[in-house]
Amino acid sequence: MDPVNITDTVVTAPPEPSRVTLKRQPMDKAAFELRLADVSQGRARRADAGPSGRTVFVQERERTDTAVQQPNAKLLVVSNRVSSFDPDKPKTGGLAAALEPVVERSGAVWMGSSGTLSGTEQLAALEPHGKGQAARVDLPAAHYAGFYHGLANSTLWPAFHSLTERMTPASEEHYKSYCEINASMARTLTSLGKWDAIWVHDYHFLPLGNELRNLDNQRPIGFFLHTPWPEPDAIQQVPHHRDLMESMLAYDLIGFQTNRDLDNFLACLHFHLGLKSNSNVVISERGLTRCQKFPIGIDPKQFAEYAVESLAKHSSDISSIQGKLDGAKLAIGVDRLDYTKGIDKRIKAFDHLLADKPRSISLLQIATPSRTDIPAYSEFQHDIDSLVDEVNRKHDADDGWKPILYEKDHLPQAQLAGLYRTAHVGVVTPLRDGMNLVAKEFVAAQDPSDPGVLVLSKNAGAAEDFNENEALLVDPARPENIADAISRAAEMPCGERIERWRAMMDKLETYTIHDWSADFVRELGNSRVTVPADQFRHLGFGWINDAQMPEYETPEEYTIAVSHVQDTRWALPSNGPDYTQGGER
Ligand code: GDG
Repeated sequence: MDPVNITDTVVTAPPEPSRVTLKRQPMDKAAFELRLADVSQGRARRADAGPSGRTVFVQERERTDTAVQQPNAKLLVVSNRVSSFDPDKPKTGGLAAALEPVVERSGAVWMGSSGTLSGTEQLAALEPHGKGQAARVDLPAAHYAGFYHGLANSTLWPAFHSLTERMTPASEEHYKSYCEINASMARTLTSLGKWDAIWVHDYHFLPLGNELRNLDNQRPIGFFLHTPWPEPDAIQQVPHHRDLMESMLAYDLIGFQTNRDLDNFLACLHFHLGLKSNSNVVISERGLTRCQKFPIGIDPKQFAEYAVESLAKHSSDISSIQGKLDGAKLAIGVDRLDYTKGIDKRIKAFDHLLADKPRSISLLQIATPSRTDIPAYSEFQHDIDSLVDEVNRKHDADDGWKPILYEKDHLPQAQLAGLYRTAHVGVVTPLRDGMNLVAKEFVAAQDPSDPGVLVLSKNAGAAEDFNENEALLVDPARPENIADAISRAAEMPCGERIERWRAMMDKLETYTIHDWSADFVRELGNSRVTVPADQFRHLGFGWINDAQMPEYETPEEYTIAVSHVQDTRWALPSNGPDYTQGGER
């Protein structure tokens, strides 16, 4: 596609109406009744796996295309990097895996660093992706290293995973660079016009919401943390932890993967800032911040389809791995090569297991190199290489059989799904993890009549979704404990495997990645807005909050209906006008 000038492509926001001029306006009754009929035909469905555990009313149509479909809202999604949409290019990492389908199926614009550095921030051409678009920004070279290597990945990442011994001391310069990059990103976002809502992702951008408020962005801004949030003593080791936490209160909604993280965050606010919460709402000088759990999911249907297709193709990679087993069972581990993922302890677990039961099982470890320009990561990669060699030597690897089949190349997602299905045991043993999508992908890819067993770290967020009656939960720091669980998994009778698998699969199907994103954006809307989208579209002005809500001349029966419509307002029927492509407003 030809490069597009961003100023030509990005939708210019309609002029903000003066709130002083709001008048009482009657509703368009015909339009409203039409909408109401739509809603009453909708299917009520229980989303127990959802964050609130409440009944969510959704329409069948939304479920089949549930990504954040919001015809009259411009949603901006921000993360450090925007993944490549080229199917031939590697795309590893949970955040990319999660956001790509969301952007593809919604009208959202996904903005993040291009990976290229420049003197000042520069925005590249927009790239269309499904219904959404990607906007890549060249960030200021002077501050990127301090931001990315210094504070984000050498300080916040280990601290958030409670691995404080892995922290390298961040300097004042690093902190300053982190703040500068956040300010720079806020300027770029603001220069693109007004957004109806902004959804910021991950630890790179803790203070971005505050920077956006400083530039007078008054619309809803939400934040989702993909990593864990640690306990007060770990966060205390992060320089300027109080300032960072205080700045986060500029967000209207803060989402966490698990109750563990949510509780830790509230405990940190209490301990370090003296702020108390009430029903997970924190009141600060700026206003109100709601904190909530949004456990990230996957698209289980798609993974199951990929897995079936991949095996039907009799791919040479899968047959070659099966050929190397020499009668042994197959276990699989898939991770970014990151010290939080517990790959070393897992390999040691196989060492234990094979000493006990020689040649009984092989581990296919797919470990794509990650953050290789950070010394802790290149050292870790080196350590894993040596450990794999050592264990393979010790257990007499030969041309026919290897204890550890180590694959560093990036594999296409469909092939990965086929490998998950081929394996008897999925070994997911991070020392700590926000969620861990691999655990969920492994489950989704299984053969329902002969499923594999998931061995899961009790410190992965996924262990809050899958209990001990479903996965085999282990202590990731204890190789012997992991070895026992793998051994039990490999020998588990088919009936028990099916029972455990079915329970996990039901959960995955109940709360998918599309439910996750729709839920977050809906809740973000709720955190500031009380007027259903149907009405503000009709009224022709922007979002308003409770205090500014005009009084409608609404018959009583409509008042009841409004509460239902509000539940679905972020997912209006797709035949409405598409404001993402240019405004009706
Ligand atoms: C962060 C949080 C949270 C890996 N190798 C290949 C490949 N992958 C894909 C997997 C999976 C993703 O990368 C890894 O996701 P995880 O969730 O396991 O881990 P992080 O990258 O650390 O993700 C994590 C996540 O964000 C989402 O919120 O769960 O806790 O740390 O999707 O399949 N994909 C392909 N080839 C590979 O070789 N195609």
